[in-house]
Parts: sequence; C-alpha cells; structure tokens
Amino acid sequence: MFMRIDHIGIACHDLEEKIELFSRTFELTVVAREVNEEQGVKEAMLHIADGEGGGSYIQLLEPLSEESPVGKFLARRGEGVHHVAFGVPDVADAMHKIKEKGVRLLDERPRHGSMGSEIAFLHPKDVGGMLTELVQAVTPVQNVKKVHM
Ligand code: MC0
Repeated sequence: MFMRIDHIGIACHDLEEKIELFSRTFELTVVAREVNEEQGVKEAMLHIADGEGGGSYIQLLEPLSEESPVGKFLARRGEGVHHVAFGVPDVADAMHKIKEKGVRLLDERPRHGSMGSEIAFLHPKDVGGMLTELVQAVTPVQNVKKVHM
C-alpha cells in the first residue's frame, strides 16, 4: 500500500526561523511554500530525495491560529514531529482499504495537500499514537520543482 515516506510534518512556531535552521543544518532546499486555509497552516516543503510516485520531504508547519490542529498540538506538546505521511498510488483506494480494517479516518473524502497532492488523515489513536497521513502526489516531482522554485 505504501510506496515511500512522502514527508515528516514538523510543527513550529516560526516558519522562517525553522526553514533557515533546516536548510543550513541539513543542506536542504525549499521547493514549495503554501498557505493551506482548510488545514490552518502555513508550510514549506524541503526536498530530500525522489522515489516511487513522488519525492520525500521535510514539511515545516506553522499554525494560522491557536484553534487549528497544529496550533493545538503546539500548545499541548510544543514543537516537534506532528505527523508522518506515506505516499500511496491511489488515496481513495487506500482510505477504503484502511477503513475496512477498523481504523478511523479523519477525512471522509480526500482533501487538498501540499504541491497539488490529495491527502487524508488517519486517527493517531488507531495507529499506535502516530498521526498518519496518506498522500497521492498528482504531479511528477521534477515538474513540481519547476513550478514551485
Ligand atoms: C492529537 N493527538 C495526537 C496528535 N494530535 N497524537 C499524535 N500526533 C498528533 N499530531 C492526540 C491527542 O493527544 C489526544 O490524545 C488524541 O489525539 C485526541 O486528540 P483531541 O483532543 O481530539 O485533539 P484535537 O482536537 O487536537 O484533534 C486531534 C486530531 C486533529 C488528530 C483529530 O488534529 C486532526 O484532525 N488532524 C488532521 C489534520 C491536521 O493535522 N492538519 C494539519 C496538517 P489523548 O491521549 O490526550 O486523549 S495539514 C498538512 O500537513 C497538509 C497541508 C499536508 O501535509 O499536505
């Protein structure tokens, strides 16, 4: 079902500060920035490698409000890993198969994610305490880099 780790989402208070830290420390490049109102985040994707069906990234997330998922996470736990996202070939199909196994989906239908992807979240309590995201990357990674750099 999973092709690769698409990204690790890291919650932070100050996106610009953490972009500077991660790009300087790990020599990573920001390939996309986005404000996702639906998810309540301002985010940046730092490219690590290319893999089957898309790339893999570190995703830095700053909340748009204290009531958003990332805002609540920061208040409760502080900065750190917020979720792990896996690349899947077909997000609707993966959602269907996972739901049949008794895992709660946090989304009833795929939503808009980073870089044109389609995404869905699984309840952390049903998968070992890890907020898990499914990602169907819709654009080949080379094109994404051209569009967003
Ligand atoms: C909450 N919990 C977590 C967690 N957030 N566990 C692991 N990782 C997290 N990130 C735990 C709480 O500690 C609590 O456990 C339990 O889950 C239920 O929490 P809750 O009180 O219902 O807390 P809420 O209201 O904050 O909701 C948590 C929930 C929510 C995961 C349902 O954040 C959600 O729907 N997230 C999915 C959307 C999302 O995160 N969007 C932001 C990234 P205890 O033991 O205390 O009961 S958007 C994104 O990343 C997009 C742009 C992309 O990748 O392209």
